[in-house]
Amino acid sequence: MIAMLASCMGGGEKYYEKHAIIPDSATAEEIADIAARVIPTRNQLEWQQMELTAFLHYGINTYTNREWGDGKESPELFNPTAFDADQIVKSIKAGGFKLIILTCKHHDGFCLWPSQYTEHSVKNSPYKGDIVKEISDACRKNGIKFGVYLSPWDRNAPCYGDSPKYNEYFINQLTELLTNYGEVSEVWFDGACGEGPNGKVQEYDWQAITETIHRLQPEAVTAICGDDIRWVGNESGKGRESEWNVTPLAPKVYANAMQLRKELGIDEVTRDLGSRELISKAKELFWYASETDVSIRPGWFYHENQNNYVRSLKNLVDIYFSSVGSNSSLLLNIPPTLEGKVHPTDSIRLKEFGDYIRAAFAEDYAIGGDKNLKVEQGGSVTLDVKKGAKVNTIMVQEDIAKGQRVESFKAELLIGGQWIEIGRGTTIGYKRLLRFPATEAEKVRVTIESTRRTAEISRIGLYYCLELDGTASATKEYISSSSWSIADGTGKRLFDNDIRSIWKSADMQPIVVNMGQELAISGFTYVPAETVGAEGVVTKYRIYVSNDAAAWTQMGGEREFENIRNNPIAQNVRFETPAKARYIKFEPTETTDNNGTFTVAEFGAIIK
Ligand code: FUL
Repeated sequence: MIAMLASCMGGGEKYYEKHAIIPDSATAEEIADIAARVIPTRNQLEWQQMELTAFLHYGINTYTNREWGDGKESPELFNPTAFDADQIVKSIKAGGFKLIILTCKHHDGFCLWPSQYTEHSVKNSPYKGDIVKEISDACRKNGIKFGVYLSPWDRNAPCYGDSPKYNEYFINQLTELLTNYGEVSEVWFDGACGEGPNGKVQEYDWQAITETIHRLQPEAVTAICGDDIRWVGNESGKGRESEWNVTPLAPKVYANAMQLRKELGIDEVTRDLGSRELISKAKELFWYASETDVSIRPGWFYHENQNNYVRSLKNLVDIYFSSVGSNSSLLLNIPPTLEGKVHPTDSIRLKEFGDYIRAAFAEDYAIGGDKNLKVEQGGSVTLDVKKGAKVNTIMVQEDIAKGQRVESFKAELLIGGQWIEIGRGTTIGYKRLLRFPATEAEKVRVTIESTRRTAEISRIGLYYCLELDGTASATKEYISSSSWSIADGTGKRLFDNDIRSIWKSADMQPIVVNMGQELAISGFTYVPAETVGAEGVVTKYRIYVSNDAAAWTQMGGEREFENIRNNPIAQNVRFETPAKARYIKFEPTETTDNNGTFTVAEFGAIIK
């Protein structure tokens, strides 16, 4: 499926398209040199040049107010009252996005197209239409590319877990999507999975799945479980300081992947996926660039109670800098409402974002920085700056068609005859943006301090990006107090209003929170450690309330914090009916690592 393709380009240089196998005898220096000559396929390159792509999380969860459905929902619940594909696509286009990926099927198995292989689809909903068709048509009409999210994990399909049967089912659905809706530019296979009704873990036939995509949509890139694009490792919009497109992280569809990953102790969330030290131990290298997927709201699906939590413009711009500006691409999710439209708040924010980015990069104040330049290690490029221009952002790009090479660089400005350092970085890759306090300058100088081979710099630009006020609009939905306690008195960290201080239990015994007085509460909040992969994050639990810590009322049955593993944000859970209580008992029944303990960053009560 992935072949090592060595090709020759100008100057007789040897390049490795997408994949390189390291000879056993290679020294660390030789490995670094090979890494510098691994290049993207044409599809991968064009994908990275798009920079901005969008996600549409829409489906049965929109109507059940959930993040993960269990597949038992009635299709009749899917009932958009004013579905408007054109409004959705136009709102997203105004944000500058070049491609839209629709969740054609999420983990609940509900299909947004009338698939002939299941009854769990739009065809059995009051909305008889075909959402996939409407969105893909609107994309084409508005000059935007179209992509599909097809969840491998399916909580509805009875054959899930019966591996050969489900593989056939999955490929049939994939075939419908890749044949009936025109050009598909990205196929997104999410990594979440579970057991099927037979108690077995599904084993996917990635070989056959990938072959189907290559046959039906040869221009499409495949993401996450696919082998063209990798997950950045969090769902909060944070790229890495050092982001390498060339990495020993083997894509999961690759036969030997798990073994290769284990040998190096790496996965998608590992901080270092490409340093010289890491690759010196590698047996194989891949062009596997990262994609930063994040939602404009706390959840991936639309929830009415998140209307006040749409990210601020400043927050979105910061995310742009830490994704696109850090050699990643941005995949921003905009979840359509119950009506079937982009909510006005999100739509205004998208327009503001698009306008901001367009204005910020409309004028380049560096003179002559758009020529391809070869720079040796230690060498630098000096350019004049337009007179009287105020600048606060520098852009540096490598010509990644020739690989990613730079390991560290610094940027300086000549101000009043003196060179002042305004920033330094490690990787550059497709695009690196650095911000600094606004100033005028005579010249700009970029020095390549360390590179794996002659650096191929394709652009150095200087810009002025309007400074923005404000924070991420997410504010706290819950209350807590430092006077609250838990029985053994160790609970300070649960209520200290500091999400960085993590409380860890000794075992899996429930915690009993004493709020000191009776409160009318409509729910509770569990805030996990905010890092993906942190220990003891609670995934399932039971919750009870009481006035005397003796007689308890259970609020619902065993419940799940859906998608907390990848998106560890505050979990605000509302009870079906509010309660008066002085005590809350929180009883975790499952954690991410099931290590016999659990962790809590903050715990609170919702009183609104
Ligand atoms: C995750 C899924 O579990 C979420 O629900 C969401 O679709 C996100 C983009 O990927 O892994």
